[in-house]
Amino acid sequence: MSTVQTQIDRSAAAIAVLTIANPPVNAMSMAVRAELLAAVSAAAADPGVQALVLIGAGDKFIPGADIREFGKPITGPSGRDVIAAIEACPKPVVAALGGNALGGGLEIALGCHFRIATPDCKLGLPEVNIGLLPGAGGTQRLPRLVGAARALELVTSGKPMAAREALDTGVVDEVAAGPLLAAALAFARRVLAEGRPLQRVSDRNERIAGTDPALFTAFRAKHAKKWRGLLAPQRIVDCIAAACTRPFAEGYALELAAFDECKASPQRAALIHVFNAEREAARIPGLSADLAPQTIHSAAVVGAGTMGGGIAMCFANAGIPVWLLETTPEALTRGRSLIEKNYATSVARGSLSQARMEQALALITGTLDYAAVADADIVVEAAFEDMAVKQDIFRKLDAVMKPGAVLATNTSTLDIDKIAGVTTRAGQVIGAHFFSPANVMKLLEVVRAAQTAPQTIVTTMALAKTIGKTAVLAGNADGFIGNRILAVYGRECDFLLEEGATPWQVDRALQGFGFPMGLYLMRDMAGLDVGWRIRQYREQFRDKTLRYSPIADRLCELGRFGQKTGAGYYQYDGRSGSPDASVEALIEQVARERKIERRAVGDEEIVTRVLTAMANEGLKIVGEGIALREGDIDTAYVHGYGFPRHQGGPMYWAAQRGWAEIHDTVSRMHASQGTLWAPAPLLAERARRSPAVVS
Ligand code: 3H9
Repeated sequence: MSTVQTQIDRSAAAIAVLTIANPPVNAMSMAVRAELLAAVSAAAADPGVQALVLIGAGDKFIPGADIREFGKPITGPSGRDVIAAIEACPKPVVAALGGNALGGGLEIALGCHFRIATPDCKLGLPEVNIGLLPGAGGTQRLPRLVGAARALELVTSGKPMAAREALDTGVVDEVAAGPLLAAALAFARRVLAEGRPLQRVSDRNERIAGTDPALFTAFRAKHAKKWRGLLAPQRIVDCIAAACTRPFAEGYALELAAFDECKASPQRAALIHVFNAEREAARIPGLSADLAPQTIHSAAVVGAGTMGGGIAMCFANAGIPVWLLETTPEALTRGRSLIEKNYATSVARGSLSQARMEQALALITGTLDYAAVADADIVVEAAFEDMAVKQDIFRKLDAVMKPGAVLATNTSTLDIDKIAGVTTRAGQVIGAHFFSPANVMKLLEVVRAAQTAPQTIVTTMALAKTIGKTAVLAGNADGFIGNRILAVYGRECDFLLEEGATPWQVDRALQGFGFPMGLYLMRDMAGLDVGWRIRQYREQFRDKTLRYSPIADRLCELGRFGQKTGAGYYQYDGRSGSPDASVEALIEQVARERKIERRAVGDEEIVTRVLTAMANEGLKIVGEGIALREGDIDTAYVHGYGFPRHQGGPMYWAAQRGWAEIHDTVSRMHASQGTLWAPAPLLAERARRSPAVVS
């Protein structure tokens, strides 16, 4: 089936309308490129055609090259060939932009002589998110319209701009007042009637002339920490610098070389793996495709603590009115001021407008009365992590909530079946495990309990998308997906301390791998007392035959709870931690007590051991059906635990390393360390299959 249709509109002038239709999102596949080039060439050569309009089916413009084709042999014309034909066309070519005009799609539009967009169109170059840079002139043409400074921000962040900004900066010539095609045709007719000269962005130098090269050095320095180990952002700066300092042809050639370098890099493959895994995570096998999610018009949150407040903000940010239910007026006031403080910080930082803050705050209403929330479509309980407390809340909710409402618990440790068990509607009870800070962290672990109805699952998964979260479905078992692997991650780091590493060495090694923060800095920031309390409670259930590191407990016994007490694993001056000899002495003491001979531990050993243990645990989780697939674990880790996105997640890392090697390491560790390293039942079989090479 053809992906590009040409129709001639003959009202007043003969205008060829080229419609690109490539479901689901009109991505620029090889077929689209070939057919678009043919259609542009035909219209250019047709003496009966005076102008061209390029538009996407359903008014949705191209959101970039077809990601599914990366790694496959490329045939036919490139995006550059299509753009060259458009730019050289002697007749006006107008891009009619709606939906997402992104990546190669925006590059096609920038190759057109004129652009018109719908008011809600998003325009951007998001290639950096998948380890690439714009490869069809985006780094050369965009600065010519918006200037070097804004282009640097847009292309290295990958964030789109709104149509309004695009109009103000001249990226589009007009924002459509009515239906897009009609507006684009009217625009093209005006261009013809006025005899307006064709505008070729590649010829325009006024915005980039005289750019101070110091801008690029300063921009790199500003982002040095964030870009540590990343290839694409650095190359994007190279390309934009070239656009501003060299002739178009030279910059254009440099961009292609840089694009090819990024395309060949393992980072690109890992980032596309995560992109695909995120979308796969939304698909739940076994559920009927006809099952439509319930629309969530209103929500309620029980508990106005840090977590509850953050969850309420998620709803409000998405425009959903939300009740905040508490037990005392004081708790409500405290919760409300915490929310106001969080919003005010965003306004002060410039990431939120005062008007948006006021809109969001107006959507949050406090109440002390269960009856008030009865009509909410979903209620998320975010109370103290205590079974009796939660069961009491669910009894009360069961008594008042309207039939069909989703009853979600934000528990991170408790058995959801036991919570559902106190209600008369276990089918509507589900886990919605947010990560702290809930208004910032992208992950939502949706936890399916024994009786959770499919309808409740699809509704909660869809809601996650509405409130800007990436959802992963987990089974109802201790730690769900994320915290169960985190326990193994922490355990191996602690054992490595006993065996010879230091907290700062472990952190350095993990940060070297790409984690934004090492485990011990993270623990110190979160506070060590919370985990200590949980461990004290769980002590009665702990299998005393298994190795256990008491280092964290010992620190807590000394009152070292992390940043908030000025000392934890590190010694703190404000928020900056420095190594502490007394902690090293404490670790040595623990090693002596356990008769562990400390030795030199290398950074590479730390990373490999920790990730191998995580991957083995991940495979157990998949085998037990707690996670649906390996990609879900990667998605959870990238969005909830700071796993470096460009490393693809723990399961992807293992697949790249080769499951055979993981199997060898796990078997060796099992022989020397015992049960804690028992191989996942799926591991031997996974190792036999050839390692998955994802491109
Ligand atoms: C590029 O352009 C390089 C050039 O510079 C090179 C020179 C030419 N291709 O996200 P959704 C699928 S690199 C193929 O749930 P939304 C997606 O997998 C590209 N498929 O929808 C999913 O499939 P499924 C630069 C794509 O409405 C379905 O569409 N561009 C592509 O929330 C729905 O996706 C980008 O990086 C694609 N490009 O968001 C943009 N995009 O249903 C990447 C999506 O089977 N895409 N699909 O799971 C996005 O940011 C979002 O998908 C988008 C829609 C905003 C477009």
